[in-house]
Amino acid sequence: MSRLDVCETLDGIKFPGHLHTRESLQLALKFAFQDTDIVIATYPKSGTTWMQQMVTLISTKGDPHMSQTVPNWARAPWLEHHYCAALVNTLSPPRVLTTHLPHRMLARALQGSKARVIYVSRNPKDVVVSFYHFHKMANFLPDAGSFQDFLNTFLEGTVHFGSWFDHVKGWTSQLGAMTNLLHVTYEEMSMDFEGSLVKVSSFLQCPLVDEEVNSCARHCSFGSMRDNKMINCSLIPHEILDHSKGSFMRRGKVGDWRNMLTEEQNEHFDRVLVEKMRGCSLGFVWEDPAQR
Ligand code: PPS
Repeated sequence: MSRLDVCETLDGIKFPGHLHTRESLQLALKFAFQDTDIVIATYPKSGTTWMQQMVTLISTKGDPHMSQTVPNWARAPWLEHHYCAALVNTLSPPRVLTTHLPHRMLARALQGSKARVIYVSRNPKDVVVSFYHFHKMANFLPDAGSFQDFLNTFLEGTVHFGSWFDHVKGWTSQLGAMTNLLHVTYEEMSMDFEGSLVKVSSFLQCPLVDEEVNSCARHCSFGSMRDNKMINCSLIPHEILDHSKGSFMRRGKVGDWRNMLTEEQNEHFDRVLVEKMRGCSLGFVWEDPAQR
């Protein structure tokens, strides 16, 4: 059986087997963070690659060379992926690491560490639409079926990578407790990119001058990232990601869910959201008036 057909399960959450092995997941749980590490934590489709690009460009003061010559998975590896162990020691500090794991799985490894964590979230209606389209291309994910089927699985929290609700609640519940945790949303990156850039660069204690801000903004734009082979997934072989079925850099909009969810699906979504996010004070931005 090819690893593309394998699914690794950890603590009730399914992970694609071509990138995750039992060993690599166990290693991630025990990962030895260094105090200088920068960790980008996200639920899939929430702006992971965008934040990887932002952090790379902050660290190079806007110089695009690294972001145009080193693939994102090599400069900011996912710590739960099987190749991470070999790669991580070749990175010079500050190391940038990425993870889709929920907070509860990394809580022990992060405890006592001064590693800085940037949690990026996105409104869940845009996440489910983006994830659905990605399932159509990604041969390492199960057949998504109809959008209605996929939506049901997403709302139940049984999709690969687990429940969006638990992921977001888990990480954001740490905002008071972890002083080294920053929460950034896809929507604020979209609606006020420079504001988010200043927020992230201050958090990383790496302030930028105007010229560097402009260069970061240019190389983090949707168009620039869509055309950058180191980010747009075009280097990933066809058997793994079927590029005839869509693009990784698909729409890049806030509120694209309106083109997909029916009124009935939207009402159902809102009911589930209220139920599952009870007790959580997070608000969501569902659309960008400027993109209407
Ligand atoms: S993954 O597979 O989890 O790493 O995916 P992730 O990078 O988290 O999310 C992919 C979505 O982010 C969009 N994206 C952007 N939007 C706006 N501007 C920029 N620069 C940008 N970079 C990535 C990408 O298009 C995916 O969203 P959708 O809605 O599918 O277009």
